[in-house]
Amino acid sequence: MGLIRFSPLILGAPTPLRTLLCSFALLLCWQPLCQTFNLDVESPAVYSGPDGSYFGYAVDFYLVDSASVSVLIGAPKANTSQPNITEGGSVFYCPWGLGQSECHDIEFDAEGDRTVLINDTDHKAEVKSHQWFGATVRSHGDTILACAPLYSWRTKKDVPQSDVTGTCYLSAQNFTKFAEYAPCRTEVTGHGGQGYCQGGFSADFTTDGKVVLGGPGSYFWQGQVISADKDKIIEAYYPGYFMQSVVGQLETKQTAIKHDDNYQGYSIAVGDFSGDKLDDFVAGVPKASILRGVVSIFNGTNLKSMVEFKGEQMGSYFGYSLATTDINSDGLTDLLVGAPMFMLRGSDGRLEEVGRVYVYLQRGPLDLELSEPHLTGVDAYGRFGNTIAPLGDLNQDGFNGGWLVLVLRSRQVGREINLTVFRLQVGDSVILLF
Ligand SMILES: *[C@@H]1O[C@H](CO)[C@@H](O)[C@H](O)[C@H]1NC(C)=O
Ligand SMILES: *[C@@H]1O[C@H](CO)[C@@H](O)[C@H](O)[C@H]1NC(C)=O
Ligand SMILES: *[C@@H]1O[C@H](CO)[C@@H](O)[C@H](O)[C@H]1NC(C)=O
Ligand SMILES: *[C@@H]1O[C@H](CO)[C@@H](O)[C@H](O)[C@H]1NC(C)=O
Ligand SMILES: *[C@@H]1O[C@H](CO)[C@@H](O)[C@H](O)[C@H]1NC(C)=O
Ligand SMILES: *[C@@H]1O[C@H](CO)[C@@H](O)[C@H](O)[C@H]1NC(C)=O
Ligand SMILES: [Ca+2]
Ligand SMILES: [Ca+2]
Repeated sequence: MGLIRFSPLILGAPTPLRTLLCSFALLLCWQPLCQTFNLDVESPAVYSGPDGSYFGYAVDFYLVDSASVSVLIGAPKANTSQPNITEGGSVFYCPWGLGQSECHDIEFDAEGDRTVLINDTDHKAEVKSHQWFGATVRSHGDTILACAPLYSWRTKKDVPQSDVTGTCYLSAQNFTKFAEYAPCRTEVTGHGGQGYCQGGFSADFTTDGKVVLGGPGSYFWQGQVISADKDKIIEAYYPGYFMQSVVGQLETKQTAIKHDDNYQGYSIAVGDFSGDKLDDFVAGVPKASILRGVVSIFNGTNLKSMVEFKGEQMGSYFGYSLATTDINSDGLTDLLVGAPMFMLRGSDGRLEEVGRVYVYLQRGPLDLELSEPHLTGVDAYGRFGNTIAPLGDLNQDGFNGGWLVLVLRSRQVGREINLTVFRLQVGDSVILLF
């Protein structure tokens, strides 16, 4: 059993926000849908975590069966019970229902820093302190993926290096099986290899249970996308081994030097864009194309790039955030791309980061049409499009044919988040931008 009871701390002063994430919640409705939902803002469920732990930095639902919905909340700066680790980060499991506000710490990894034996001497093999475990959290059925993009390890070299490879853990079969997955912890170390990969900086699951990771720091920060089936990861896992090879793992390779510093894999999403009903991978490459940013769609079967979109404005961080969802209910997955640093001139002529979101409607296989007008933020320096989360398809008994959707408002990241229940008509789709 990997759960540890977490007792809520006494309320303290809210921790300052990480400015880039989750400052204000804005609801964006897509055309005719605005009038159809009703939002129960009066009685949100409130969960709290340890002070200063960035509780709420990452959030996902956990749907083991249709009867129990719960919420997974990452707290990447939380202290854990791991010996001699400072602020290793945690993920909390919060059952959702009336009167429920207790969260439990999921014990993905109880160990402190492991050691390796070199020349009959134990050497510290890794650094888990400040690794930001829980900065990325995703679920797929009874499986949870959580990553620590700032995890580093010593490498196998005689002169130890501290390579920020990142690492991820899977909890499978509803907290009964755990496995580590660190695909960037390889022989290809250092800046030129996967030593600065930060694997798990972004991640998603495909419908059929493949883990897709972004590692924006590989190969002089060209970045890369890595994917493997969750069952194969669990099969390959052998405790105590730092490197594992996972059957069927796919990864993008190093390319020409002109792609250095592009950060491929800064964001990740999945969806079928080729018409074969198999999910493809979408990766944000926000510094590509002379800083205009690029979003690439890779064939989910062989990782070949199929389509690329370029950003509109230099420095806008096009591809900082991504979401895939069927916006217009035509059965084809559509794509949303955030460019939170997109600038417009304010009334005094000064450039302000208002942020912009681009919507690509899928018309057919590999045919995506940029829909206009673009969705542009209205607040000066508001960085609209910083996070995009499609809501929907959370169909729960007790609501007469309706859809149950959660909205997250995270005004006080680090302390508590409020969850609010939506009720929507069947077939509605709402996009939450904050
Ligand atoms: C974690 O523990 C360290 C050392 O005890 C402390 O300095 C730090 O403030 C704690 N961090 C959090 C987020 O609780
Ligand atoms: C924690 O660190 C201290 C000081 O370095 C060391 O003596 C102790 O053995 C460590 N504990 C564990 C469980 O590794
Ligand atoms: C281990 O021993 C070999 C042979 O003496 C030496 O070359 C190497 O540097 C040693 N490695 C470490 C980490 O001390
Ligand atoms: C999953 O695990 C949780 C926590 O242990 C438990 O409450 C729940 O009943 C389990 N669900 C299933 C379907 O086994
Ligand atoms: C995707 O890759 C598979 C396997 O190589 C191939 O059969 C398929 O044609 C590719 N699809 C596209 C649209 O390139
Ligand atoms: C959460 O909701 C409660 C009750 O409506 C409210 O008092 C509190 O300020 C809210 N907290 C946040 C972080 O929005
Ligand atoms: Ca496909
Ligand atoms: Ca569509």
